Amino acid sequence: MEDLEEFERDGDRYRFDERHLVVTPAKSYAAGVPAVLVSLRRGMEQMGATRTARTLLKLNQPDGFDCPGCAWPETPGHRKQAEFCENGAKAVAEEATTRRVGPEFFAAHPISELLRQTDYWLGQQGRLTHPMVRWPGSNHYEPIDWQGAFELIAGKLRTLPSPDQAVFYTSGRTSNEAAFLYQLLVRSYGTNNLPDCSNMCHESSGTALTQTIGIGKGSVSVTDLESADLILVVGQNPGTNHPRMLSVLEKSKANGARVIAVNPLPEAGLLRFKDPQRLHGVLGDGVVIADEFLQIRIGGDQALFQGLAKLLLEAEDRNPGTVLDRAFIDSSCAGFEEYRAHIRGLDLRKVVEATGLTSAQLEGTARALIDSKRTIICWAMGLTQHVHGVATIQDAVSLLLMRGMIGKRGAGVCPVRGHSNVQGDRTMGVWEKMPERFLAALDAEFGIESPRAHGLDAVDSIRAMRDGKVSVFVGMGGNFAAAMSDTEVTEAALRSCALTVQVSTKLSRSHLVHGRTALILPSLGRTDTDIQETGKQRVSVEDSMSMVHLSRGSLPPAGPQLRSEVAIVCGLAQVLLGAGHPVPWGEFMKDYDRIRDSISRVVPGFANFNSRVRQPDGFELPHPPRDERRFDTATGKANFVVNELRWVPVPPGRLILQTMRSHDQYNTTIYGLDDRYRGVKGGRRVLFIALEDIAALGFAAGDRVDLVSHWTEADGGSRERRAENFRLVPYSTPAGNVAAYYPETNPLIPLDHVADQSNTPVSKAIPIRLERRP
Ligand SMILES: Nc1nc2c(c(=O)[nH]1)N[C@H]1C(S)=C(S)[C@@H](COP(=O)(O)OP(=O)(O)OC[C@H]3O[C@@H](n4cnc5c(=O)[nH]c(N)nc54)[C@H](O)[C@@H]3O)O[C@H]1N2
Ligand SMILES: Nc1nc2c(c(=O)[nH]1)N[C@H]1C(S)=C(S)[C@@H](COP(=O)(O)OP(=O)(O)OC[C@H]3O[C@@H](n4cnc5c(=O)[nH]c(N)nc54)[C@H](O)[C@@H]3O)O[C@H]1N2
Ligand SMILES: [Mo]
Repeated sequence: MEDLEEFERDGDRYRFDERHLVVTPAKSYAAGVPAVLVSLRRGMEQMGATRTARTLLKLNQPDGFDCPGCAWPETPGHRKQAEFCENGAKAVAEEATTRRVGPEFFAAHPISELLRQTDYWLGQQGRLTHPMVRWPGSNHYEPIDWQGAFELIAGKLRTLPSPDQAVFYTSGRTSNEAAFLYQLLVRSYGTNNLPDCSNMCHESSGTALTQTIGIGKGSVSVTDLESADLILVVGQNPGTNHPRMLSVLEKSKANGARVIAVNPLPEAGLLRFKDPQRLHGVLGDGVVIADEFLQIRIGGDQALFQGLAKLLLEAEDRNPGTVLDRAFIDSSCAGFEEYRAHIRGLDLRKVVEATGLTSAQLEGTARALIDSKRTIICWAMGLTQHVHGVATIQDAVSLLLMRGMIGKRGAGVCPVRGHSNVQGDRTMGVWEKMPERFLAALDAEFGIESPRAHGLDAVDSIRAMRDGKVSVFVGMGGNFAAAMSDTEVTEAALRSCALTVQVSTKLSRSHLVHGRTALILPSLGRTDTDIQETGKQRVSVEDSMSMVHLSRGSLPPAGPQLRSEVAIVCGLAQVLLGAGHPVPWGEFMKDYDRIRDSISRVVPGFANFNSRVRQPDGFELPHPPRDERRFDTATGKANFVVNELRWVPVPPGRLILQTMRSHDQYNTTIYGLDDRYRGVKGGRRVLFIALEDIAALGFAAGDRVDLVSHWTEADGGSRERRAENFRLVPYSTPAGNVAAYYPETNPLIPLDHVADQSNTPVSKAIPIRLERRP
């Protein structure tokens, strides 16, 4: 406790360093007045008053643009005048900024100097305005015209011995139309190497759900959430990452739902929420969102789901016919007997050990499940980014299947997606292993022959570059260098490429960690007006709940040189594939309706795309389990999967680190240096750690440490990875479990530390030790 007193020496402020970091006790509620003020302030700083008002009023409106923030849906038919949140406003301000990065900027700043700047500084410089090239040996980017850029890329791609020596990355902001054309270009060229940000994100969800229910997408809508009576929010921090979800949860609660939060950290938005768009939110204490908070150990969720299943089976034994939905299991599921036998053999003491929860908490949660008629489980990165992420999600599904909680109102699975169109990009074919029926339809529509061999995902792309098997990287958005695990290995891999190409809106580290030749191609963003030969164009996106709708930007573009992603893809395709290519690239570029016509013939669920997407709220894609309890799996039924129980014990003298987002960032884009809800101001290099661990390891609060991870490589050798100079911040987290922000911690994650089956980097369970800094 001496530590704490030392630490609290300035009233309720923990002031480590007079000039920088200030830590105050974490907030127990999210949003409220500060949120409104922050959204307006960020807007004014980046774009001034008129542009702020004009832009924010168009956000998520039927005739406006889709928020470039998260993938949370709008409530159909009930849009508020301001249908956005603080963090959506920050995402917009970041894109709609009036600051510019043009040729003069690059002439003034050599690459070696830019490399020393933080991600925050880079992002603050403004929108990219010109295509730029970095020639071999040069320390500067210099202007190049579009035709020259396309010829450079096409020339390089044509000389590769095999198209499989190039990879084409996508981040989830790309529109449906651009994504569809991009994968068409890549497959026409001859490879399935289409890694995307999903590989690092919800891949485990897609894999688990496809095997269990036959479709890799969530099965619930906003209306379902509002009519559920029990909602589990597991491994997710909606107050920061999906703030508009809190308004929906508030409504669910008003309708009588119970919410159980499962998280190692007591995240502000889960505990209490003040809706800034409602009077009580601005004036009062807000509403309590989570009725129950289960402070689980990192990686303990599979044990939780299996333990709850066991308690359900025991309750069924005591009162047969009251817990299981036998009719549903018998008619629609496969594998229940094996699953039941496996769960019966589970030792509940292991569950207590793995989760760190009490038997009373487990029993209380089981009771809540048994009493519920309509249960939904929501989750995000706290489940997916684990070695056993796929198994964990399958066990969550089994828990729902036992009680028939899918394909009925108010019940189902809700993986909450990240990027605003990450789900749509997948639907459009951005995936390294699209199924045969998609490829066959694509070939039939265009008279091309798509390759069939599966391509490389994100982790395998880096491995291939490292091993000299890939030498061209093209990024459609995103910041691959900073977002990927194992920073040192990733950066060396990218630097070994002959050519790297980034289609971007803002400057990022990926422009500075480049191949021998490098290109930056500036593109329009969601907020920008997109004018082509036939006039103003709109694009479409798909949200986390399979609603497809239009988005139209309204701001003047950052400069005359910017091109839309569609135009960039078509321009490159024309040069690379030549005039005789069967795809009408020129027509597509002139009129995006033409692209949608093709999509309607290739992608299931998009019939009459152009007319249906023009309805005010767009349209909902089919989802067989939700719509008709049909399961398109290998067995033709919903599958119970037997998974051995795994969890993440803390090795002696070590800690388990999870890497997460602060309230002031969008992935690798850093908006500011504060994490308001967690009480951190003015710095990001902090380690949230339990007081008892600080003491047990012989440190004091506020100490500076290096984080060191150990890993035994495939060849048996062991290697240390290091992230330097973090300060210890006492925080409510289970003993042995610590947390810090990404991307600063990516150097600690070994490339081979990946989830089983989904190959997702394990960003939420990295064994580390602390080393005192001199
Ligand atoms: N403002 C803003 N919005 C965003 C983003 C952003 O960066 N900024 N990113 C977008 C993207 S791409 C995504 S994928 C989503 C991410 O949304 P989240 O998944 O909410 O993001 P993280 O910050 O990674 O938070 C993970 C949460 O899981 C918890 N957690 C960690 N390990 C475990 C565990 O083992 N078990 C359990 N039960 N919980 C655990 C953490 O404490 C944290 O609350 O947000 C999207 N929206
Ligand atoms: N340690 C750790 N690592 C992680 C995670 C974690 O939780 N922990 N999370 C993972 C997850 S969930 C994800 S999704 C990935 C994110 O990985 P990415 O999606 O690759 O990263 P972002 O930071 O979202 O990309 C931001 C860049 O995209 C560009 N951009 C923005 N808007 C547009 C646009 O409209 N068009 C184009 N062409 N470019 C645009 C800008 O130049 C900006 O610099 O990171 C993953 N990495
Ligand atoms: Mo994500």
